[in-house]
Amino acid sequence: MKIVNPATEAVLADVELADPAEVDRAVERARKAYATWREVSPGDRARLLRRFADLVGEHGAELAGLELANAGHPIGSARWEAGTVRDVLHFYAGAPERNHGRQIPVPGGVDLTFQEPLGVVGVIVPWNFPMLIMSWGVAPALAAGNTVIVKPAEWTPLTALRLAELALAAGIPEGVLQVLPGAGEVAGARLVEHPDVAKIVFTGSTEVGKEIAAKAARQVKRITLELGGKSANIVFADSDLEKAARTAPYAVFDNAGQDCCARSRILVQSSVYDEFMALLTPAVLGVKVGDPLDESTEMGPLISAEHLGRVQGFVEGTPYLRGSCPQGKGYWFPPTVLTSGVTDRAFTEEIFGPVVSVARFEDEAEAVRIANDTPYGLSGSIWTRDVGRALRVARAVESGALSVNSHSSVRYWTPFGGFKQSGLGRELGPDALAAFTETKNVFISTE
Ligand code: TXE
Repeated sequence: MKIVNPATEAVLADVELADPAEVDRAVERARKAYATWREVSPGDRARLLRRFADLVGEHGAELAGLELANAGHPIGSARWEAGTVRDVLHFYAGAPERNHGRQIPVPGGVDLTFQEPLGVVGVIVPWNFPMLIMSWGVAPALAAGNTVIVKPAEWTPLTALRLAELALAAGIPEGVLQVLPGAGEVAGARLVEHPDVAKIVFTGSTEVGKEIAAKAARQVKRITLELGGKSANIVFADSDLEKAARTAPYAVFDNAGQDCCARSRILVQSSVYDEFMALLTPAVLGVKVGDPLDESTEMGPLISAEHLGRVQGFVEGTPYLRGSCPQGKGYWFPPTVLTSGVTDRAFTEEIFGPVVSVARFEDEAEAVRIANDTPYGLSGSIWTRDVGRALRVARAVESGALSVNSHSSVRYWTPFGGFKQSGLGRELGPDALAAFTETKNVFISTE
């Protein structure tokens, strides 16, 4: 398959897609590698992961360049992503030595728990943050003693392939981390169906996530799902309105809106609606869209022509506001603000592009009601100076990751995942290891 730079439409590489037989061979290799990897001492496993993290750090500029070319991320973002992949690997490199069990007091003997690895883990990655999302699955899975097969998204395999080479160069044994480019319905589906794959970590559309959950259920296969979102950015009248408006574009136009945490619905309290819109307008018009190589670029292109068409389909008629973007080659779409009603398609469906809908609310109860009126529940922001209200609303919004007076969603130290149809399970944070281990209980009689 031809891999294309979405900013220029230039062909970057021609990557072969795996067929089901190749997936089966990869699973066999991963199964064999598991027998030795799980026996590597915690200290040695930690050292290998640290070496991998260091190599990622040393190759940060190269990885950022690849992501920029393949996914269209602006250079500043791509650099941050490469650095975060390194940090995620370092964070979980410490985990093998902290993978403690418990000793539980019971009558008649000693009771011990062990956190055992699962076996072969399949990590199915989307195209929006290819190397970053790959690292969220790979780092804790390897730390816990599993072997991993990554299936990158069709359009964006390049950083994943390079990361697999760096893992080998770091001394991680062959077969422990494999990357298998392939079509979702072919290679991805085979990974999900393969009886020797113990767990699937999937990030992608809610539609495919449901299909994977149904298939996995037939084998009681473990799954972690990170799916779509339609997050609300709730702006109360008592907030720092200037800051809320200045940061709102970043919260949705970052990565051209191709972010599951995008705050794609802005809810503004009626009494400050006009003032907020007056502040939002220059902020949106000021978003710099263009060449990802330019250090000042804030937003790059969409991933593909197909996706561009899909995003375009959500904007009917003249929008409230439209920023600018390059013309000509590349899959460009301008930052766009809609003031459609709360039942319109653009307000209810995940667009996954630089399109934000703004609506008004009267009071706290109405804000929460609108925010929760969606099958999704991934993230969200709350802008207010009233700490009581901030906590009340944060507790009432049905979302996995909320931020107050900020748009931060993902920090690798803290758990990340969705309520409702935005996902199942949690990634990252100190507890992610639990998602890649099984608790075993052993009782030893002393009688
Ligand atoms: O996702 P898919 P697509 C949302 C977003 C976007 C829409 C479609 O709204 O516009 O989904 O994107 C693999 N069995 N998100 O079509 O198809 C596929 O190869 C196993 C939200 O790209 O879900 C890729 O590796 N695997 C999101 C991965 O799944 C299958 C990120 C995601 O692709 C498969 C991406 C199958 N049957 C899209 N079919 C987020 N939450 O961040 C596909 N795949």
